[in-house]
Amino acid sequence: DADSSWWRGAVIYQVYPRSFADGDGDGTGDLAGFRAKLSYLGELGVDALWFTPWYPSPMADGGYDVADYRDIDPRFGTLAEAEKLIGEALDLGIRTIVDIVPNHVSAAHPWFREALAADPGSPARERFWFRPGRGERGELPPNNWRSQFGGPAWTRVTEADGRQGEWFLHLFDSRQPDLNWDHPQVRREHEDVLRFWFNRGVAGVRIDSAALVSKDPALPDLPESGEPLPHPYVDRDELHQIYRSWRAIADSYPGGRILVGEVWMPDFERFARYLRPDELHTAFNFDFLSCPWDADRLRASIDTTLHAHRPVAAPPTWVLSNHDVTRTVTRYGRVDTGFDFATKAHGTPTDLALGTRRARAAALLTLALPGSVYLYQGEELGLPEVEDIPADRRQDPMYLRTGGADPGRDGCRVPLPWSGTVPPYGFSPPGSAAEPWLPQPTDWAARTVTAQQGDPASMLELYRVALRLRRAEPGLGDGPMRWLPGPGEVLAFQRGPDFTCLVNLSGEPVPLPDHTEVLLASSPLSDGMLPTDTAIWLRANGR
Ligand code: TEU
Repeated sequence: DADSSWWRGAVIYQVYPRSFADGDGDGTGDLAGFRAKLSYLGELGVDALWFTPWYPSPMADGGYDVADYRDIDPRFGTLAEAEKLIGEALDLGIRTIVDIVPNHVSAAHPWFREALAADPGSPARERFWFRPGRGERGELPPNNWRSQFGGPAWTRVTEADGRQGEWFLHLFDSRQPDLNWDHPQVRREHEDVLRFWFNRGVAGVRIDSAALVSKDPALPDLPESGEPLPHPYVDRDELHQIYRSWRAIADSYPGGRILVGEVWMPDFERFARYLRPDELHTAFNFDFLSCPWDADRLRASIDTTLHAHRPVAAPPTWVLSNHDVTRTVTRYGRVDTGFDFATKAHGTPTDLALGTRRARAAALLTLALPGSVYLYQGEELGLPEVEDIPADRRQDPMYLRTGGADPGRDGCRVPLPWSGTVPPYGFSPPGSAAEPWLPQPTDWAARTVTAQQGDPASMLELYRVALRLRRAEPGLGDGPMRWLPGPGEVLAFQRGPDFTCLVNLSGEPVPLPDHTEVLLASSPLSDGMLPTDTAIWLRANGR
């Protein structure tokens, strides 16, 4: 029924709670701050919220190091507040999705503390991947796997930490030990955690690092070059059984609950396997994050995405940004280099005016494509990446573990500007002693919510109007699309009987089609022409 398929064409707003709004004045966002701003999201017109982890955590990786999956970090509030929040959001018609982190736990999780204190080879260590080292004295890591954040994926237990000798696996930070999913307790625990949150009224879960969870228990070295298949820890067949069991749990709830996979997978055919009818409902399509602002490349990306989703029942998803990547206006503004997602190309010349213009067009493009859209907090304000955070304020392990060689992800996680002309821009209550946990730029006065509200030229109003039109337009959201003929450098497609989206990437103005009514344009039109780097929504009339 319509209610249980709400997600197929939803706009889902990603909340990074640390940086959304600070209610208690400690410089860190929290649930009280969030709840006070809930009406903002109601007026924005989003269908659901996805909260990045809000659980008790030492915050070694912004909360993706979970110490207790069944509670709320005291910095953010209490479980009772979270339950209230879920209900208050529902009163506005907004559903809540929580983040589940199955690949690893925090080093502060009771299981890992128990494992550290236990003897090598003991049952408490079997929930993780403990192994003796190589070399004469076990001084070398058990294999050559690398952490996603740089350096070896293994850390040796020291005397200070616990019973020394063995090494443990961590595909991310050393404070994020990987779980052993061959262990029945690990499976049962996560199934219980799913029920815990489903029972509290959440509409679904986002599954962190969903393709990395299963490991080849032989833990073989990776070859020097080339990707082995099967890979010892990426996209293993065993995963599908895990997600099938999760799907059965989700489906056992009246109206259903949804599973959203964070499945980084360049191979779309492998990706689509996660979307089979008894597995995940939907998964992030990250292709636009690395797709240049080029008509052919965008068209190819859209076609590949649609093609991959055709054999499965799941609609595509569109992601322009999240808490792991360079902000959209900055990415699209990197005129000289294009935008290299891998190196993030920090410090390269950036034309923010151009980047903003393209980000506005990209917003209308993604909101007109078939399927659902993820909107990361601050994108609706057109926030740029903050590239000049001082080294001693940076917190991302990706920056810290690479000694700054990777700029890391702090630049897209800076606390939101709500009002006023100077930091903290209303992020914290007036008179708060603490500074925001990451420093905000001094030139964000024009980017605050209050500065943009009611300004028809602002990014915020573009998103509001677009989301309002999208809701009212039966052709948008889930459903088919049809490419329209036209010049190659202009993306043109139709949704429903009479809705058209055009995106001009030709570098020159192009004429608007006849017999159309303009519903919304990402930049001002001139003399019936569609300027370059502009998207437009049209309705055919009188034909
Ligand atoms: O990210 C998964 C992941 O694969 C990351 O390494 C990603 O490739 C990288 O952040 C891109 O810059 C998820 C979360 O989104 C991320 O914030 C966490 O750090 C990570 O899992 C570990 O939990």
